[in-house]
Amino acid sequence: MGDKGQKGSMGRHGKIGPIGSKGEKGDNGDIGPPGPNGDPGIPCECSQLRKAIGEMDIQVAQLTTELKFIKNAVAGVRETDNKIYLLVKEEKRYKEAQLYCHGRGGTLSMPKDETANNLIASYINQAGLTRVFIGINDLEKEGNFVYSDRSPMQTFNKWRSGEPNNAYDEEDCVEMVASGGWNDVACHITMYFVCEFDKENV
Ligand SMILES: [Ca+2]
Ligand SMILES: [Ca+2]
Repeated sequence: MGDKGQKGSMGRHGKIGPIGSKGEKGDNGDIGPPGPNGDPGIPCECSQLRKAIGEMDIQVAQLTTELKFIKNAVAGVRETDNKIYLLVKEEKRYKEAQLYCHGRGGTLSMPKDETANNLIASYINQAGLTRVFIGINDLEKEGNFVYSDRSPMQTFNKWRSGEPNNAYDEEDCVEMVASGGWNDVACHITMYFVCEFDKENV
């Protein structure tokens, strides 16, 4: 048996070992610098919006009133050569009725002759009504009846017998009943009424 040989050279690297276990979590980093400011927000226009809504409510109310008037008018007016008569089926006091007619460019109807009186009377009858306010009153001076345009009463009148009687000392406004006759009544009672309009103003 011979002598022991020299030590051999180093072998090649061995196989890579298995992956080691996960290490521990590191510490948190430092807090970053603050971000830039955001865009300015839109200011609330709430009070202006509320005002606008309120105004719209008023407009709706006005349009509703106008629509009622137009429906009334479409339902039928009566005409002569120079006048248009409109029966308004809304119960109002005399002064409110006059304001209503006035607000639309007219006045409470003023029957100044037989033709106008008959027309209004037939209008009332066809509507199945018994009474309406017409534009005659003695509000300024007791017993001194004038038309709603302040023109004095002429010879033409249609007072029912015993009228005007100024009953209870408070009858200063005038109604026309279905027969076409006139009666002085209290101004504060409410009833339907007839407006008249000059055609040239319509
Ligand atoms: Ca009177
Ligand atoms: Ca009377």
